[in-house]
Amino acid sequence: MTAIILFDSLLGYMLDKLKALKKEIEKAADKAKDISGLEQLEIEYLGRKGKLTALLKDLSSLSKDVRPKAGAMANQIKQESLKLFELKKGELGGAVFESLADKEREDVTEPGIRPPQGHLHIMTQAIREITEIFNKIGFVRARYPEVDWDWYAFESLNMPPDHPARDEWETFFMDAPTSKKGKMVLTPHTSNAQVRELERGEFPVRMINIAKCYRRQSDITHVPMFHQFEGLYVDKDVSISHLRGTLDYFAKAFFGPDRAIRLRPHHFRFTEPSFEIDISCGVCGGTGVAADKTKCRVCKQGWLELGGAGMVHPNVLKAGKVDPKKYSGFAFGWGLERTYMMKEGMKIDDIRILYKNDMRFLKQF
Ligand code: FA5
Repeated sequence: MTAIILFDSLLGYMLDKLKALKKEIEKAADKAKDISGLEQLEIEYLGRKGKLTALLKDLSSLSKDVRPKAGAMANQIKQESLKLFELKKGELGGAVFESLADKEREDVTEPGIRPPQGHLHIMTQAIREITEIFNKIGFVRARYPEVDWDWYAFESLNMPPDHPARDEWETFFMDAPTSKKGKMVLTPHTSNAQVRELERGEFPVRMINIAKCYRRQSDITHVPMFHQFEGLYVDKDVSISHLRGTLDYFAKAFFGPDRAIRLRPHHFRFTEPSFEIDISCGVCGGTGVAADKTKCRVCKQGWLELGGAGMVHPNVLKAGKVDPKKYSGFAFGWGLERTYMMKEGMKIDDIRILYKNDMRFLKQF
């Protein structure tokens, strides 16, 4: 009898301890702030060295009759606690996402941050503008090499080797093998396009070649790399008035209706007759006199030199396999940088600024 009472009270004691542990687990789970805290509790209570496992070991002191009852209860507590931890983890996980969603909310309708935007270099803008102006009168932009044979750059243009006229084109020669067309040069002018275009044998020729040119020069009006645009028109019965009309049209379209051009006699080996092209000064209106009655500082006498022109020399036509008795033509070559500097409102007093990559300058255009 005494023994039964003793066993009963031991069982009761064990069951109370299990119930108390259950409550403790519930309280602790309630207080857990995050998932890692819950995982710690799981180890603390249900792990191999946890509090519930320790209690289960004590069950061995119970009699075989009552042990299953206590064992079943311990097991039930374990299962319920596992479920509780899972449930809590789910709740805390959801809360984490909610607070993340709050913190990292993106309003897709908000205006974006504009990335810094560049623009085309002013020379590229000028190339496009000039191409368009000439397109309107039927001239099509051609592309010819910027590293070319001596034949195209000089010899076919009526400038045989060692001719003194070549000195003006202070040329860079390539360190490359020579061919029957001579040495290779960095094109010192766009006129290398003339014979290349004639060789195509399609008439009328109405070409505009805009390309880089290279000369060993550098000062306030010269850069070692610059651009020229070369016009070539070859057909039957082409005269100087066609040349004059074309240049006039370009000057008015590019610089404005008030500007005029002037052809001054000159000498080029590849044109006959040859001219220098001047444009009336935009600062003094072609008078040579500034507003304060002093000499215009930009032009000094009302005109500014922009390029060369002339009627294509018969020898050049022949070099391009064109019969000079049947065909005639004109050509002109202007410096792009200088032309751009003469635009109304431009106050560029050193040509080299165009290629210094100075953002303070470039941003203005
Ligand atoms: C020539 O280069 C001739 N090929 C032009 C030509 C073509 C004449 C067709 C007749 C028929 P010139 O050496 O004068 O000509 O150069 C023409 C223009 O190129 C100059 O007026 C100038 O505007 C520009 N230029 C020449 N050298 C430089 C340089 N180093 N830097 C910037 N612009 C230059």
